[in-house]
Amino acid sequence: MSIKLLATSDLHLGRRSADLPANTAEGKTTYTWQKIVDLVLRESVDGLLLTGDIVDEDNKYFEAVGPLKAGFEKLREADVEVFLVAGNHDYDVLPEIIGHGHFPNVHLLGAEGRWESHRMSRKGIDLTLLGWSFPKRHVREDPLMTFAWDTPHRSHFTIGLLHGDADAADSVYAPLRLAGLRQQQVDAWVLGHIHKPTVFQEYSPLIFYPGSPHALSAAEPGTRGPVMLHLNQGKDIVHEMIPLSPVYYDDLFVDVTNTHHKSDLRGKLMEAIETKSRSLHKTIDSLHYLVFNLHLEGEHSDGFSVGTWVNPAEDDFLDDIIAGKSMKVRKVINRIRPAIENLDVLAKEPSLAGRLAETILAIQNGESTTLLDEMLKEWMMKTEQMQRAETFIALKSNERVSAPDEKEGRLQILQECRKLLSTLING
Ligand SMILES: [Mn+2]
Repeated sequence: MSIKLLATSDLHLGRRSADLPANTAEGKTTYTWQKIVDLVLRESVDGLLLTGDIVDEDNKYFEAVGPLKAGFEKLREADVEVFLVAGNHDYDVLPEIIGHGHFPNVHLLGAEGRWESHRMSRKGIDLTLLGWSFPKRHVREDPLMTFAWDTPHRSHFTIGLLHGDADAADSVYAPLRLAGLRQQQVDAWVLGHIHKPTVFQEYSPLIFYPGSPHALSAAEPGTRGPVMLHLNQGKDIVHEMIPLSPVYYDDLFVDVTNTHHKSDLRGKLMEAIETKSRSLHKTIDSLHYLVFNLHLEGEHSDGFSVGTWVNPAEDDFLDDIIAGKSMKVRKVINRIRPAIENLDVLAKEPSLAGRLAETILAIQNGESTTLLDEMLKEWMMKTEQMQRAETFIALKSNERVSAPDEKEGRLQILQECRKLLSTLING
């Protein structure tokens, strides 16, 4: 016997994803809320757990309230229970919506910052949900200070719902001590507030942030979605993220070495996107938009120009880039190293870079320059001094100390010049 619970947080209904075309339906977090409700119905989920910041702010009330209520209504018709706690963004709005909504299946736990429990039984499995809600925007105390719970039966599942800042003692958003969460007689803590999906520990108790199910900006990269909890008899909990976010932000890396034309770069970009999309597996079905920071790497004689070949502002979205997905490069990060192939030209410049280029060429061609001769003389002298030093002799006691070799000197100077020149050109 087992039951399924779907957990999510920080949906921020009323907000929309950054870097998308204006007014696109998939950019709104209400889109993902509807997908979550659909998933609950399709998968016959037994309960939905929402751990705060479901609604963005007071001023987004009217944008959020309609879709939220419509979802609650659908879940009521399917006899699905919803358990939620309020976070710092919806401490005010959530009680208002639920209080006026008349949804017998929706339970706001821990209103006004007082811990509250609710029991449910499904398919022979007993479960207690515990929760604490934000009573105001800022809370400086750990809500666990007022937590007291003794598990009623060994076979009985207990799940805690809580919004707050894990291991951030100075936070004004309910600082939660992880050590405190670990000590409690519960089977799982479902947390909210941090948008990055994070599992702190797997067992007794499972402690995790499901994270935001809808990526809102490039600051929220990677796969996003609600987390399915399978509660199996014998007190076993299995968790699994279900990718649902219609937007996917990530980094894309392209090596521009041997790229001579704009078309070469486009080819490489397409290849990188195809490789990325293949790696997304299950995520790809729910996706509509792929938004990338493009990192250009490798060596090129004119890295600056290559960087301008992909212009985020100009290109905007490429539709149907792979199986109906749209793609956009929001930002180009140019990390191209200068290929030192224009040394001849550079060597004629009266700059420091010019002198370094001239020295490199001289060494490569077995020639000499005044600067190189001076450096070699200096290197021979320093090496000799070092070899005569007491500490060096002690270290080398079992080896014959040979006189400094000019060939070795030229090689060391060559490496140093290349390093310096590269740093100089890269800035
Ligand atoms: Mn929050």
